[in-house]
Amino acid sequence: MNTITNQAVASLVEAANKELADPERNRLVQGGDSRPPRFELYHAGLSICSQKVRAVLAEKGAAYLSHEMVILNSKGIYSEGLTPAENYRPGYVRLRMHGGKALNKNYADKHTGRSSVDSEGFDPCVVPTLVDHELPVVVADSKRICAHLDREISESIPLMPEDEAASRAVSEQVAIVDRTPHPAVLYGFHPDDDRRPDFIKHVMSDVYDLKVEALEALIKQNSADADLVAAYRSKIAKELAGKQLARDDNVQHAVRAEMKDIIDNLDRQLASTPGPWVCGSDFTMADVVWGVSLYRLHWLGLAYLWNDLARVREYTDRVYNRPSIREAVINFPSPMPPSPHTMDVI
Ligand SMILES: N[C@@H](CCC(=O)N[C@@H](CS)C(=O)NCC(=O)O)C(=O)O
Repeated sequence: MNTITNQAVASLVEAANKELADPERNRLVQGGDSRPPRFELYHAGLSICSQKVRAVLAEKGAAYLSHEMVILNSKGIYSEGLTPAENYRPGYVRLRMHGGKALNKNYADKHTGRSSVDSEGFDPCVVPTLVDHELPVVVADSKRICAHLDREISESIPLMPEDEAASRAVSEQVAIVDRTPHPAVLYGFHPDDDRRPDFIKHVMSDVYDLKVEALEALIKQNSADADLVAAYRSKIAKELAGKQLARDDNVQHAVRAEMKDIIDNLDRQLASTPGPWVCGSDFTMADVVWGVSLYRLHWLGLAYLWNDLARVREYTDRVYNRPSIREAVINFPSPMPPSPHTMDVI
């Protein structure tokens, strides 16, 4: 990396961090000494993509500078008017756009109920984003961040097996979870079986309208920055498409059926290996992402999908008790708000 790249990353980070001042939410995690850590992570407590990355950091025992962001736009909570989500702030979006260049993907401007970069394109206005100061590089997208951390923190036990066939099997499971329509079940109003906790239903009732209002205001305030405006415009297009899906009964039925298939396939995968983990005897990246994914479904009231599948039930017990999943997801200091569905897990 040349000096110009080093300076570019450093000044993008500095500009992003100026917008994030709360000492409670911008702090060192796991660091034993006072040196600035190698990694800086922009994330959110409730975001499953962030949970995957935090779980990998916990597995690796790595120190990082944590920027825990407010990713909901709000009215009347922090101020009388609209407070845009921190992940929409210009400094953060510019930092993320820099990282996004390496992905070589168009901006996502449609919605299929998923958030995989591989199938949907790149969203410049979301978390998580990682800065690795040693290289230096900005990595956007949880799948890539997790792989990056696993590769770079070489002194810890690898989460991707060295053996080629084993590594392919793990990557396959990671891709399945990455493509799972998690946003569709979090944001979506199922017409006759909406089991989400009440506060989620409440938040989701105007979530898309607030997103669009905040993004439009940011376009006005930053009209001179064409790149930023393009990023905000694609985000508006994507969120308007999301709004349609959230209230579409056919889509909601189809997503629920797809979730059932995904869990049935997990059961078959568990049956195909001696266990105890999803790809065999070793805990791998596949278990990190499955742990996060299953806990989210559980929290949303969808654990009934594995009521009749003893193997999946036993696997959830194992993976929920993995210290990294406890620490980064279930007991994370700004926890997912309590859900009646996970009282037995906590
Ligand atoms: N493919 C991306 C998806 C990131 C993503 O969609 N993040 C969500 C939280 S899990 C987010 O920041 N949403 C806020 C918003 O859309 O305004 C990844 O895995 O990192």
